[in-house]
Amino acid sequence: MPDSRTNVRTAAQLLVAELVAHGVDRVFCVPGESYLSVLDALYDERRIDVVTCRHESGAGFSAVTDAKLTGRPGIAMVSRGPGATNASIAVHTAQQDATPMVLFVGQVERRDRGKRAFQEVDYVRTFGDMAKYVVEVHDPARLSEAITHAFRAATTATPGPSIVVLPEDMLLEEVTGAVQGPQPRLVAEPAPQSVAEAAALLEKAERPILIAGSRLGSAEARQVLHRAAEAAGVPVLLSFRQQDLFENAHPLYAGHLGYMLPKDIVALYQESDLVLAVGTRLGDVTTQGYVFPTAPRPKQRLIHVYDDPAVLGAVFATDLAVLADPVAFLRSFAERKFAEPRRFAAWAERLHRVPAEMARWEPKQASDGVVFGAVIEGLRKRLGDDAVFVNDAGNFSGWLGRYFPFKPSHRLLGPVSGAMGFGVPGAVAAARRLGRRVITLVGDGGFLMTGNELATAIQYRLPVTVIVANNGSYGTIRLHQERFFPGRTIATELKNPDFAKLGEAFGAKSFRIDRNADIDAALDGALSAEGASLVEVRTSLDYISAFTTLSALSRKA
Ligand SMILES: Cc1ncc(C[n+]2csc(CCOP(=O)(O)OP(=O)(O)O)c2C)c(N)n1
Repeated sequence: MPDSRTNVRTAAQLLVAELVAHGVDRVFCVPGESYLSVLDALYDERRIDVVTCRHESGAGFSAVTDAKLTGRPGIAMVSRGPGATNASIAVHTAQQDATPMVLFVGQVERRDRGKRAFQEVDYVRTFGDMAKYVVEVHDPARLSEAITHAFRAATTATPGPSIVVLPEDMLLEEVTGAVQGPQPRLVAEPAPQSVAEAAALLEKAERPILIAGSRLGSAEARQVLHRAAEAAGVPVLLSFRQQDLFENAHPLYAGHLGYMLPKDIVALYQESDLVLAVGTRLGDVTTQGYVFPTAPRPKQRLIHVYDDPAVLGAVFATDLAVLADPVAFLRSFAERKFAEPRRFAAWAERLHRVPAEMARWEPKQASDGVVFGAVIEGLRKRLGDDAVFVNDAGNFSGWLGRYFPFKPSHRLLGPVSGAMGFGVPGAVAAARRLGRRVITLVGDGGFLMTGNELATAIQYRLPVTVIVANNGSYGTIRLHQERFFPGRTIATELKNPDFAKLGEAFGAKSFRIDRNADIDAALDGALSAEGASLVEVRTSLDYISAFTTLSALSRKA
């Protein structure tokens, strides 16, 4: 404990005091000898919940998910060298997902730096391309400054990861300084002129589209998006993996810019004459490989609203770049009086047919297992308007995206980075934060990457339901193989353990769906289980995605 009379404490104790001052209430970690003193300082700090994970990628993914839910930086603590490199997948995800995260990493003693000492890594070089800010603290008197800067970098402009590196011996030194705490969060209000210009461009348009991105994830932002869309009568497309931002049944819903949309759908979107992109960086997947809008010069007029000068105008020639907080922009935009918001109704109706037709579920039978859409249909019937999903990455997730009618009261959390292994640790974090059931969909491939965090769910008694779509394959890659190298399957076949038995071994109430008739009982059992539960679904490999089958592909070939 710090000495309360003299304010003398170790740097490790100061670090924990700074975390409290920055509003941190939870850290995800795998312990390591390099930061023992920080763990010891956490022993006395009851305001911070320490969640012990089974792999640093799990701790990192949990921190990223926590941040997606709170809007504050997710915190992970990992050991030097192997711990840090294990966590790197989450650092990359935080960067790709524009999610604030602060990763604390142990380091060798200062006198050994540069000697390739045991587990030494130069993190500035290693994480330089992925993180927004990497700092190695050698002078404990500057620790507070480094932490404040790390939080500021993680939350300013495009949110992302910061790394604070902590040499073991530095953490043990005594310091006397007071806690510095956070800087005020910067919110760039839009200039009234920009909002007026955006509205004027919209008034001139015939076929506008609003593309809403991940920065509109908060509950307030979803309401503001709804208000703005209705006020202007503008159809809404959602950026990659953000299907829960806008009511999918709303007549202004135009669809989700998911992975590689069919050409005719992209062609329809290309008929637009104005794109109003708000809170999205207009990344590779969302823009269908920089095709909609087309880089560098879009066909349509482009208004881009984002609060990072590094994003605006960097890839796309932009007619109106609005350097502003996306939510603040939409708030002002929604308050404007638009002359004829019904003017775009016929255009909106054409667009809305895309997701509406796509989402129409017709039961399908396969001879080699369950068509995963039937399980999604089972979930749709059972889950309420407040369901929380955490997706792993893989083709199985396409069934949820296609057939589940999302509302803004739902949560769909998944890695925009496409990182496999996100699902189970993400669900752990979401259940810990929300205190209620969280459903995670994972493939057999992804589950064996980080499914070990099911042990964390059990340890912390978290109501996580893991649904493993087991098609005995790295299905997504198999699909690409069939498209580009037909009939030459290599490296994608998987021989799996019995996942239901594995779930039981972890202590999760487990079920198996071999055929459609098993769906009701398995889902009822899993969703009403006391704590963690697992459902293994033996899925059809032929129905390899929600959009095509292997047999259709081989006919084409
Ligand atoms: C960490 C990581 N490794 C590799 C990949 C490349 N990859 C994308 S999807 C996929 C296969 C996913 O298989 P599975 O989890 O079984 O789901 P499925 O596609 O079969 O539904 C792979 C290997 C990735 N995205 N992330």
